[in-house]
Amino acid sequence: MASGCFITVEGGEGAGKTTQLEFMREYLEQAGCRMTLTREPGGTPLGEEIRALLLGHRHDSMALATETLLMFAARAEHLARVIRPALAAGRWVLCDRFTDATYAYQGGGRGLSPGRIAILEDWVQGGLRPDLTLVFDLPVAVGLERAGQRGAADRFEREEMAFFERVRAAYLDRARRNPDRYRIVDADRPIERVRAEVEAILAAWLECY
Ligand code: Z5A
Repeated sequence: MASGCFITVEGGEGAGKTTQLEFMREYLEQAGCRMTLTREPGGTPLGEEIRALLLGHRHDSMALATETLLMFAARAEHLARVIRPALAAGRWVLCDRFTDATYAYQGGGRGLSPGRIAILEDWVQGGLRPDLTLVFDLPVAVGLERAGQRGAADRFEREEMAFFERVRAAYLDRARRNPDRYRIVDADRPIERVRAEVEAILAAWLECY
């Protein structure tokens, strides 16, 4: 059976990932790809329960190791139940955040060493990495302003500006080190202009895939 393609979408708060993911799904479906759209943390019943623990406020002072291990526990379930089966069936998996978010938030934001994260990544994922990752980049203040219009802040959204600046820097650093896999999208533009750039990236990707 043909193996599918694994695309992840990353970025800070309010970057427009969810908005653009729907457009991406539509575009790729029209190109003939069978799509699985999913998200992290979450994507499975157990993963969504873990998500509620991670984003809710019942455990505000969770230890960093606990937070990181919960991200990878949800990811292990997600890989076993959704991502690997979909890829094995030749489907294209479009995932709203994945392990780059762990490097950006737990690593860049909270200071966990990338080496620790890499150990968990190798254990949980084996050799599996996304084929393509779009990083939606925009000034932190713009993203927080957009996200703020959505209602109550989750456990991450209550962090201070400096945290989100470190998250942004970590994403950009990872993306610039590996231009083969990452595409940085300027998300500080109107939705339709961002969409046009994303579709151009996907068109180029489809051409050489
Ligand atoms: N996390 C982690 O720490 N470690 C990990 O390993 C993983 C995750 C996997 C999950 O949140 C949290 O978990 C996340 C990191 C952490 N931190 N937080 N919070 P999430 O991914 O579910 O939610 P989010 O990152 O907060 O997403 P978001 O704020 O919903 O952002 P978004 O999906 O990128 O944006 P959106 O919903 O498409 O748009 C937000 C608003 O802006 C909405 O009203 C849109 O209509 C509007 N919008 C969108 N695009 C535009 C443009 N271009 N112009 C103007 N307005 C726009």
